[in-house]
Amino acid sequence: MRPAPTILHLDMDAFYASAEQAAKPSLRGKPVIVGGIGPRGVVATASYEARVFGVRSAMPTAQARRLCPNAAYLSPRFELYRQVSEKVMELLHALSPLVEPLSLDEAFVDLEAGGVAPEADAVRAVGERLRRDIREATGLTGSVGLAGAKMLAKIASEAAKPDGLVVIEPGTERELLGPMPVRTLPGVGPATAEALRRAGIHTVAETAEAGEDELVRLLGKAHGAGLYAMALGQDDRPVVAERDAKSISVEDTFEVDLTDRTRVRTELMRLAERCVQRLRAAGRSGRTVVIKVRNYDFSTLTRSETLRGPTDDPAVVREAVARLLETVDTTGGVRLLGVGVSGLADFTQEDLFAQLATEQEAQESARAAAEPAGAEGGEPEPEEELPRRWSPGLDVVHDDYGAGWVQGSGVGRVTVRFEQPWSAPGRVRTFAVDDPALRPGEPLPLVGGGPGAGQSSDPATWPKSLSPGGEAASDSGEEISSR
Ligand code: TTP
Repeated sequence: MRPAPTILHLDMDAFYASAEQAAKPSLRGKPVIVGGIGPRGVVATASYEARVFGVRSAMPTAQARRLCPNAAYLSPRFELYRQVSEKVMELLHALSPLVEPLSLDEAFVDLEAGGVAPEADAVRAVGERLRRDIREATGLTGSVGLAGAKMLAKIASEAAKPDGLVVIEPGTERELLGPMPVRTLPGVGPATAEALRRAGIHTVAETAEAGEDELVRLLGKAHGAGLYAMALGQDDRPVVAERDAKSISVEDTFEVDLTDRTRVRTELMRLAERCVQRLRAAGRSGRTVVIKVRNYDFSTLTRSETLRGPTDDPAVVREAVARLLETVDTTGGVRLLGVGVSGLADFTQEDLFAQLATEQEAQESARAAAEPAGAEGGEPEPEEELPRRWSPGLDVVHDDYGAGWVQGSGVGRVTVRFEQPWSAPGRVRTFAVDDPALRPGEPLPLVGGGPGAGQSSDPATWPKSLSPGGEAASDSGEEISSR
């Protein structure tokens, strides 16, 4: 625990949904849900407007549709999120050499290592400037927490959400943490919270009062002792720059113990996907894949497999994870799963894996229709029988109307809204799915890509491909293309 709040935690607000709203002017201020859009899909995230209706990450999309039928339901566009993430990470690296990304939209930064004066006012000013810079560079908002320890910085950014900044001054943390539910502490999932609740422990203050011996008795040595330290606000974990990290891992604790083998596998595949996202965000690749399984009785085991060379390919990591799972008995119930990659290198032996990956991707697309779509892992299921390129939210380009996105599709038709991040809300048009003038497009830059970028600012002189809705920009009606 440092004497000054020089650890910064940044977490972008409703990341995927905000990126979609920045890209699609007609969705700003409206409920937007990103995730698997098919019947068995899962919500990756919901915009704050959709959260009002009770929609949450990891909820089945079918349930979200019942709660919020009028929201826009979009397939994720990971390429766009990666582009935004790169800009955000660049801004963080300008603050300090010690940046530890936790996912595409979340990172710790050690401001002391960046030479920022160890005073609350100085770090607050850096945090506020960072938030402004992020907004300018990406059009999105992020929340910032500042404290003397990682755990507290993360709690602070959560308290700052959305679009805020909170500083926890060292010395005030016990008072602040005391009344919070024990679930606030890192590593306390639903099962641990339940074990504590049965012992009459609900808040952080009660956890600290219980004492280390009691917590060890309830939860086992490592977990109990770790939790006691957290309850006191003691957390000396350093910010580790991903380039110095020896391994990268992600884990999840579950609401109820998982006994269904298919569910265990699906969760591990999602974790593998998240782990690879972090690996890629850090520009690294790894040679050893590890899975971690914590059983209902807190016994924990790890299994690892070392590949022929380092990889950052999600398909290769998923395959290794699936093989490792085969060696583990999960019948008693699983409360936590983790996936990690170690033996990190700065390069990838693409050639070794390219072919394997291609084969696996082919097999996966064949399997896709038969498996539940994960929120992060795998592709969401296409709506009805149409191919993914017409999934809602994805980019398209029309020869005459320019860039737009798929608003919906079905019965051989696809409805496209023609608008760009920098345009006014655009109009929709409907085409036959095999219209030769319509093809998949690329995500457009959210900021700085408009007609001002090297072109006239007068919309009348824009090329058709940039003008909102082609020639009839003022008409928001729908039309069936004659093609
Ligand atoms: P989070 O930072 O957990 O959440 P968020 O950014 O959507 O919203 P908040 O403002 O509450 O922080 O997750 C970051 C992104 O990761 C999120 O936008 C989508 C993705 N994600 C999933 O795909 N599945 C999940 O279960 C969660 C929690 C997130």
